[in-house]
This record gives sequence, C-alpha cells and structure tokens, in this order.
Amino acid sequence: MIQRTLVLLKPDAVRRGLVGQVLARFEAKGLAIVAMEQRTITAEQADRHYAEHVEKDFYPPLREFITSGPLVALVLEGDEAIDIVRALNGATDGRKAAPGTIRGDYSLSNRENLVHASDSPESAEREIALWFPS
Ligand code: FUP
Repeated sequence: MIQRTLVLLKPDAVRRGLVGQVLARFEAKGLAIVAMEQRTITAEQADRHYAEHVEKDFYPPLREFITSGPLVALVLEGDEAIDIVRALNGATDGRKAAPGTIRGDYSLSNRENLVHASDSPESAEREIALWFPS
C-alpha cells in the first residue's frame, strides 16, 4: 500500500553535513520526497512532536538537542514507506543499530541518532499534519 511518512534529519545530521548522504539512501530505495523544508523548531514545537515522551527522564536533553539548530523535515512516499523508512534508519540507539542502516553506519549515540521516522500509520498522519499542515 502506498504510504506517506514524516522524516526528520535531526540537527546532528545537518551539523555533520550528512543531509545529502541520508537523502540519497531514501531516494535510492525508490521513495519520493513529496515535501521538504529546513527549520529550527521551538521547545513548544518539540513538545508537540514528542508528545509521548515529554514526561520521560530522557526528554529534557532530547528537547535541548532537537531545538539546537536547523533540521530538515520531509515527507516520503512509497509502497510500505512507514516500515521501510524505519528499517533504513535502524534501531534507535546508534551503538546497537545494524551496520548498513543509517544509524548503524553514522551514529554512536542513543540521542544524536540523525533521523526520525513515523512509527505507524496513525503517527504518520499526526506528524504530517503537525509538520506540514495543509
Ligand atoms: P525512534 O522511534 O527510533 O526514534 O525512538 P523512540 O520513539 O523510542 O525515541 C525517540 C527519540 O528519543 C530517539 F530518537 C532518541 C531519543 N531517546 C533518548 O534520547 N534516550 C532514550 O533513552 C531513548 C530515546
């Protein structure tokens, strides 16, 4: 089924100059970029995006990180895009992510892990509406 998913290339990806390499992987897989914009978000926007995590111990430094500089928000479209992008990204913790995945190849951190992608059709719908209201 053709799906859309919300992806963030987080501030570490922008700072490290990895935007092109990460986007190239999504494009090479056959996914289409249907929206894309570089933004620096506020703490309030971070809280809306990470609504499920705001009460967790790890959230304050995560909010600090995600608001620390420009990120690139995009919507990818393709067959089974939600699960496929999660697989390309790899496990959350870059130290545990498999080689060959984006996090496995480029991240050594559980926080600065380069990419976000929606984890379900419900999340994708919520996150696309939040980042790219029509
Ligand atoms: P993911 O869906 O892979 O992005 O992972 P989660 O939704 O579980 O976590 C969201 C973000 O919180 C991760 F990208 C990184 C950050 N995080 C931490 O900083 N510390 C943790 O212990 C877990 C997650």
